[in-house]
Amino acid sequence: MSDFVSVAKHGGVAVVTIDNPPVNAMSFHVREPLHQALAVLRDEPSVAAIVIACAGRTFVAGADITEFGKPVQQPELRAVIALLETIAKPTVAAIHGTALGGGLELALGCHFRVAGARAKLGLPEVKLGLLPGGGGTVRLPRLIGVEKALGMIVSGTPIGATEALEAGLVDAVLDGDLLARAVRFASEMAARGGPFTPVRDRNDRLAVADLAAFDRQAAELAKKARGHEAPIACAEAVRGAISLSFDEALAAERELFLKLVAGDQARAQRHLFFAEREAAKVPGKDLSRRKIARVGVIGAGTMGGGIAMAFANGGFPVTLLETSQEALQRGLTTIDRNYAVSVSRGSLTEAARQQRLGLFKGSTDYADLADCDLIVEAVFEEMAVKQEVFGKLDAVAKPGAILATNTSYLDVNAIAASTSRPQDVVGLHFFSPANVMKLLEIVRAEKTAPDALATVVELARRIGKVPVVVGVCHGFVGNRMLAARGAESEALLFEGATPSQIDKAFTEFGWPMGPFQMGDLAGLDIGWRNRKARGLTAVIADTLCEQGRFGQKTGSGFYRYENGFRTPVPDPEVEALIRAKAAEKGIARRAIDADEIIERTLYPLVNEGAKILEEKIAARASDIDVVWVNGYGFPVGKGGPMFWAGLEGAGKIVERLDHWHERTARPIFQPAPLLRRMAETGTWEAAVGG
Ligand code: T1G
Repeated sequence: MSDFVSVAKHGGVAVVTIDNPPVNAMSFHVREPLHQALAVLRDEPSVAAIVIACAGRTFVAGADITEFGKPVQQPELRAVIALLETIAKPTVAAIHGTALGGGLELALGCHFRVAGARAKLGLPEVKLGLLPGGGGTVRLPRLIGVEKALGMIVSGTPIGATEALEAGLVDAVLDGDLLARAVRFASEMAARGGPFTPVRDRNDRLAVADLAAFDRQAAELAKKARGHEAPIACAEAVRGAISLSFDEALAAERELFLKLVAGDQARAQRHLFFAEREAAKVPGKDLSRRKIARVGVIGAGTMGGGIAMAFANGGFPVTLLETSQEALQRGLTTIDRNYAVSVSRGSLTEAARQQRLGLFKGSTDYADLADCDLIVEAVFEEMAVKQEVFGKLDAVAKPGAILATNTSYLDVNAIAASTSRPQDVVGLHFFSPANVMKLLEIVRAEKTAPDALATVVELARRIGKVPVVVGVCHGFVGNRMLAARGAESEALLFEGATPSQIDKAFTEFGWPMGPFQMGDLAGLDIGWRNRKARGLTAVIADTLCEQGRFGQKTGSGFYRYENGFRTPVPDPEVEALIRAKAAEKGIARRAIDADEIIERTLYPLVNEGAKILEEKIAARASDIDVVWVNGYGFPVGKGGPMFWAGLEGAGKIVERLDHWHERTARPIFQPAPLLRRMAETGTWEAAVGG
């Protein structure tokens, strides 16, 4: 046998065990011995049944993503599954951990699937810009019906064992010793006798498929694709399961897969898959981590409440501190209401809601933070206020407690200096709503201790966040680049573009919404307050705020919102205001196309990213991509601003920035030296290393 696949006999049942740490990916060095073993066991008279299981923490978590983009080595996964289906004796997949992608497809090649109670099963290929390429789009509908199969494949979201049992995806959920129970299950199947129908030959669920209903469901899903090809291809492949023979549908799936896997979007999403994991690796892998048993959160407002929920959702007891009982009660009521909404939506059970609420302890006394191992402040965004809070924390927090600020912009070094323990101070910049948004910018201050940093990076992943370590500068990585992206917005309005034209250019690029819609959603008054605090102005936005037009919450901002609807309606009054202000400035208006809008917003975005890299505020270009995809909705199919710069062509970006710099003399267009080097070298790594 091989180091990666072994066979053991349990009476008449042969158990094939895959052992390919860390996630039993279906690499070539697994596929080859697995194929050989199954062929032998198929023809071995003493073997009455076969169980496929995995060692380690999970069943097969998919094809080996590192093999994509390289020559395929036979046998492919599809060949292993096809061989499986030639086996007449009962075959059983014993699933623990996560059976994902090619792993679930391997299990679909078996007659039966049994799962541990905590197992999850899914086809997440769409998140890699792909579709299930091992027959998943053709076999899954045969087991659970086209509607549920389409939902699973287009969302890429795994389901739990119980749901899988109800859907017909697994045949039994077994507690206790999964392998022993799986062997017994296989033995019972063998004793019961065949014939055993492979999934490919089960057509009863397809026979009742309603093609018209399917097409309506697929059309709805396509609307949300926002230029991403994979969801559309997934639906097309599943439709083939209904309208084509098994083999024709398999061939159609293969053709769609090969087209996607060679495309930029799949390359971009694979880049992000590995980039997120790279970002979460802190130097000093074997550093000890500080024990975090209880978390303190100061401030029960929107951010503080969301942060407290994020930790409670991760199972941490939380002490929530406010300045008064009224403020504290308001915060706890909001948290309870948020959980109640999740229960009403079915995304949280009532039991889980009660369990999480039980994790909260409220207080108005700093002394109650003395038993916390991590304390996060989410108080007013003003340096003096933050420094006062940290001064108090310095007095009450236990030795070794990590003291974190949730500041979006402020100098974490200055905050750390207000304590006697700067080595314990770090920034944890959550994005609102903090219990929902994935991105967590972890701000490494000059004196932050390496073990404190390593502790919070690991903690971030435990609460389901995507951590990126950033350095100290105004706005860190995300918000600093956001300012660069928005610097030309007002000039574009004065020169002739309307808010809806600019927003349309963004949504056609793949953003969920444009900057003006986003401003109306978040509330224009937030930016207005920040600008006033810094003595800055934005003529149009300030004027709108002075008129009380804060956006959706006041029924109007850059757009009008009628009858409480959230649909933005272009407002002639706003366009008249823009024209009037442009006239005051003597700016002649002209037609502005989408290309110019992208050049004057997204090229400065990339340029600022290059400056951030030069200043080592971000460790690598891919970290910046992780920030922008997980914190600001940059389209995953374009891989993030720095990956997209490679697709767009850094040379073209430099040339157009030079053009706008000559035309406007505005520094925002001055190409960063690193960007010019990237245009010569072709990659950020080479440009940085050069
Ligand atoms: N291939 C190669 N490496 C993988 C991998 C994979 N499928 N999955 C994880 N890794 C590496 C990962 O890079 C990291 O490496 C380590 O394993 C631990 O991962 C034909 C075409 C299983 C839920 O999309 O969702 O099958 O950084 O940090 O948080 O139709 O990994 O340590 O060097 O994420 O415990 C479909 C992807 C593939 C699942 C575990 N499958 N993986 O999460 O660990 S395409 C997926 C995950 C496919 C077929 C198609 C998660 C996990 P390193 P980790 P984790």
